[in-house]
Amino acid sequence: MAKVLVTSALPYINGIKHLGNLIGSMLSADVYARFMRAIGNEVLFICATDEHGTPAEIAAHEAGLPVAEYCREQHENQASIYRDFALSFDYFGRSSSPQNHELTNHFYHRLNDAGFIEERSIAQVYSIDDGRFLPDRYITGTCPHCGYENARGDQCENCTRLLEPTDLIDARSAISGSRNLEVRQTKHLFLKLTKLADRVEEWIDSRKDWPLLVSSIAKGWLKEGLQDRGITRDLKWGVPVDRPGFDGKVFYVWFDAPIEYIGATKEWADAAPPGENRDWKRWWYDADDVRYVEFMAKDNVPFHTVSFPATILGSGENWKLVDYIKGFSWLTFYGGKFSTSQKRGIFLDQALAEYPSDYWRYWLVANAPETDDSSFTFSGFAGVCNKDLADTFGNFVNRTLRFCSARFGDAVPAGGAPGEMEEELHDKLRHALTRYTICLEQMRLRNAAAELKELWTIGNVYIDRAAPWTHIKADRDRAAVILRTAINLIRLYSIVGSPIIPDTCAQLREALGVKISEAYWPLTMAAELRALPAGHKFQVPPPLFKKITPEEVADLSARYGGEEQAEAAA
Ligand code: B3M
Ligand code: ZN
Repeated sequence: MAKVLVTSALPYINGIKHLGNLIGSMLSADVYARFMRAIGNEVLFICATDEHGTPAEIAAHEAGLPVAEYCREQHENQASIYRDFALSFDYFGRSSSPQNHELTNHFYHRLNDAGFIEERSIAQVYSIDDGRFLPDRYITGTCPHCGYENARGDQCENCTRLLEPTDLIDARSAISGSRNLEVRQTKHLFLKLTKLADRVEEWIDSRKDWPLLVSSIAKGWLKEGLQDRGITRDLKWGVPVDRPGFDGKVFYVWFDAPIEYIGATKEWADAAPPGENRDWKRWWYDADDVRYVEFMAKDNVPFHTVSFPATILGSGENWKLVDYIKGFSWLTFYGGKFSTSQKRGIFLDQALAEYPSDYWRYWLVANAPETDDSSFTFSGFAGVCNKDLADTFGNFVNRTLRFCSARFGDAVPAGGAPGEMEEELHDKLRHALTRYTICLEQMRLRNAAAELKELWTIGNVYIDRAAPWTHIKADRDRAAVILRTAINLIRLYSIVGSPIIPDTCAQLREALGVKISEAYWPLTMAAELRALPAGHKFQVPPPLFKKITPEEVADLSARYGGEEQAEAAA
């Protein structure tokens, strides 16, 4: 049994996230964490809300709430949505926690003592019309590297390069649009990435197994040459800087946010019920026996391959560095961006109001933007759910259990012995399960969903060919063998589908009256197909999935701004 630490990029506190955010970090991490638990590892799965920075301040202001209160509400909101999506976090923390305040200052002091922090008086953009310093991301302008016109002052989301606001061409305030900006002097702390570059590079070079999407971003960024980065801001909301003369300043959100992976682990330990001992530090400190895997969208990669590792390496302490990063491209909505302000796209609360979470989970995993962007459309969503979930999986389960119930009663039928067809089935399943297991292990989500579907297809082909309904009169034993096999196959599905569609699988296990430990993964197919003996009682569940009709698709795309025609023409 290995220790596996899994973190998902921390969703920003402001606003409900959309489907792209879900698959780009939290859901994919959940699939992996569930699978890792199933194969018997000790897993700690950590996430949290990322609560600092100007967006939180501005959103709270717009909501007419004090920031702390706004964040508390939003955190609860997000937490409840993630529970409904069956995300199996061991802890869902908050970057504004006292634990994170303490750890963030700890890292700052270590870096400072080691000579990696420098105080500089810098020129910062002050917006005269807004009456405040403008944080980086509240200045927009043209990217000096690629010419993208809406680059933010901290990062160009088009070419992913990190920027300083003063790099932007034709800068303006993102709050008011005002170009009436001036540069004023203000004191800030800088992390000397120039001094840490060699160590960071050496470490990145040692990570030979990273996926191309991730290593190419990391290396591209190194090639640019690392610049010292400002790690404090003139804001009220955030982690106050423990340094004389820095009253009224806080750490930059990207300095404290990754530290919250550790902070949330400490929150988890501090929240232990009486009698339970949770040791947060063994996951993070001197933790060579822990395998640490991070999930994130590609724009987060530089922070996790360079800035955060630099913080850790520069501390001179033996904190855990990430072992493997799974990065994602973008999920688009009809080829365009999900946008809250333009009411384009479907957000997580809306999604859950339309269909149960497993529909979304399955579609998202099957269409994960792993190597390229992928596009969400309601017709595509309906097509996949109807074909894979309703016609293939749901239909197999229902016709098997209903037919058995009608002809043999609500128990696994007795009689007969498995024959050639069952042997063939067994072999096909064994191979498909091996392929599926490897995909999950390697976090190849799309392929994993395809192999899961293949497992369902194998069941359907079997029952079609074996056709128990043709034997029921002349050879009742043969019909019994087929149904017994098929019901055991349903049990198998209720186990192996769990990482991707956990609610449906739990519902199935309930109907079959089987209890399976979270730490169970089928190994020997022969035993699996005999697990439920003759006489074992079951209940016929209602149809597992309902089909999404063309009328529903039209209605959904009208309500959520999907452009079916544009899509068809493209
Ligand atoms: N809050 C989320 C994002 O960029 C950002 C991740 C922080 S991970 C430490 O989508
Ligand atoms: Zn750019």
